[in-house]
Amino acid sequence: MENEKQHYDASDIQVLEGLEAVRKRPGMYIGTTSSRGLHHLVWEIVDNAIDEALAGYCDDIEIIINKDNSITVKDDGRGIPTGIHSKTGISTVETVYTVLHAGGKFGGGGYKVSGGLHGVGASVVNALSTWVEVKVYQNGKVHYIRFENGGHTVEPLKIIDECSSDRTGTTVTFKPDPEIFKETTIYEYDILRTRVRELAFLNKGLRIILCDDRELESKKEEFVYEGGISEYVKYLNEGKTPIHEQIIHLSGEEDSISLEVALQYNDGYTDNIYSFTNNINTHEGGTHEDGVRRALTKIINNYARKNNILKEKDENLTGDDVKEGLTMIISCKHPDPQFEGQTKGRLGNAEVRKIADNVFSEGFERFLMENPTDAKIIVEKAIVASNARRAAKKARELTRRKGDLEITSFYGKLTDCKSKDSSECEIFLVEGDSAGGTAKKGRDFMTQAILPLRGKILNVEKARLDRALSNEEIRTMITAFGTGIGDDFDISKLRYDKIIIMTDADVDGSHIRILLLTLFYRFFKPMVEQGHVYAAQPPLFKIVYGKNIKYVLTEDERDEYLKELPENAKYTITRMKGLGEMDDDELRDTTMAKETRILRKITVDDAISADQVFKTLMGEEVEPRRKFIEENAIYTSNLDV
Ligand code: 1YM
Repeated sequence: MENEKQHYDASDIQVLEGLEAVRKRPGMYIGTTSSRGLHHLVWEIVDNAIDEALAGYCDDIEIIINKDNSITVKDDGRGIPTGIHSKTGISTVETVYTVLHAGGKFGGGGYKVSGGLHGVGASVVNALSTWVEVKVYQNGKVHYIRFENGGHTVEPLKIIDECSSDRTGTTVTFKPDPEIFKETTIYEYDILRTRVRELAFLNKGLRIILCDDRELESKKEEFVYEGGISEYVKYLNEGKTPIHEQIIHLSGEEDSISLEVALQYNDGYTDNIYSFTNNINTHEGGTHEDGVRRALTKIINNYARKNNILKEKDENLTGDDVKEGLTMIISCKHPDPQFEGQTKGRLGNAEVRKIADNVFSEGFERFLMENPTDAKIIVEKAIVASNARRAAKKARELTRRKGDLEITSFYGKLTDCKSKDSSECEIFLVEGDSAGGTAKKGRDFMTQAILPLRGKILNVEKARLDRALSNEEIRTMITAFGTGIGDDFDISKLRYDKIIIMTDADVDGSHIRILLLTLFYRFFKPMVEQGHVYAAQPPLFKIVYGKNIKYVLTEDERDEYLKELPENAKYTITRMKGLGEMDDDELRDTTMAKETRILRKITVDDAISADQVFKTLMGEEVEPRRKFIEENAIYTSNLDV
């Protein structure tokens, strides 16, 4: 509180001290200055527009990636207030963009339910930009202000034009500062698109347009979903086979906390349950998710008992049984959410558990009563899952015993490292025996283990745990990792700090990588969540210029490098074919050695888009899969799921 007081009588100098703090420690405000942080800036501005939509004043939002990789966000809301702010003595627009923690404090009334930094975002974006321009359309006038160099006001808010008197709204353009975003200042359309689509699903009826003006022919897509999260469930179940037609939609509100749930079962074995609070993906779950899961299990058991589908002697169905094949979106809106957990991805408010349970129980029970045919299908699916779970348990016990016997054949495949200190150990999962051989020679034998994988591993999207365990390649990996699987999974037993997938930069390579990621994502999720899984990045081109040898990962990088060479330079370019064709020195230097390689950490931060990738690749339909692989064979970055 005291800090805020300081800002209120702030002179310009104090104001800039605030923004200077953001520039000194950007990580504290936006998490990271990597590509993720760069994209985060967009959401900080968009959040303000979405707040305006949630307040009922805005229907359209437009996001444009401009030619110079600056971003423009437009909305048709009331426009940020343009008058002089009583506490700061400068216009409210300028206050919002220059005073840290100014957001939401001004204009009064109502609470903000959007995510992000609760309106603090605008000043953070300003602090981290080379320049920012804000235009406010209000009362037939266009107000304008520009900031430069991390938030220095060029001149106060002024009127630059007239507009039609019914036009209102805010337009913001910002250019991220390359001094801050040292890794990259290039926006990726697909990253923006995934989140824009999500926001459109989560905010029923809101229209969001996304444009990319960087190419000669600009790209433009519009996202608007009148069905909200029900359409989201439909979208997630595309390519899957639902076992009941209707998407179940429930909602309710208690004590200003609202909950909305949409769900539908498909005939698969995995679940896709995503929860949100104030539009933020709570990928670590939390009290809203707990309440809904508890209610789901309870209501299905009650129904099954009442209708004698589950007999007296039968065990109760578990939470795992009732989520098999379930696609569900949970969206909570809370005036004062508490985010907890390692990545602040867990909703902590205790009061939400009961509310979520109540809202879900009531609505879901009614649905089952009114739709007995669907109810029967859902309950029977859970009973089949319950039986399979018991069978899988038996199979797992069997593998554990067999595992001991097979230990010799297992160690035949794994070339382990010498160190037993898991924090420095790495395991390379290498495509094919021949590349495996080269990798063995190129490795650091103290800390790097090599496990060659033969051919294609099983596609686990279509298999339950018991079948996955019958696959030899998968069993070998489980043994190597040391963690166990399923109910036995224990991350503390992981024998390697890094699990590095090393595949070719071609179609087969990306297919194998995706298969492995599917496996990890489904059965070893904490391993991915805690950042243990990586993709190696073998180079695509080798450029020899005199005595210089340069390896590059993409065609763009190649072109960049060639531009740097003297006009008449004589050089040779080789397109690297496969891991197997590099010799061990080359493989070590380009792909394996800790000092020179480039690794890509695999995250599940965007689990939903990951699942989309898996679905496209793993689903029954061949055409989208082929197309995806072709489009992504080279650019491994697109597989950063
Ligand atoms: C493209 C970005 O920032 N839109 C926007 C922001 C605000 C308002 C309307 C607004 C809010 C309120 C009253 C209120 C903001 N206002 C403030 C503050 N789009 C974008 N549209 N009138 C207008 O919250 O009561 C912060 S954001 F603090 F000045 F009110």
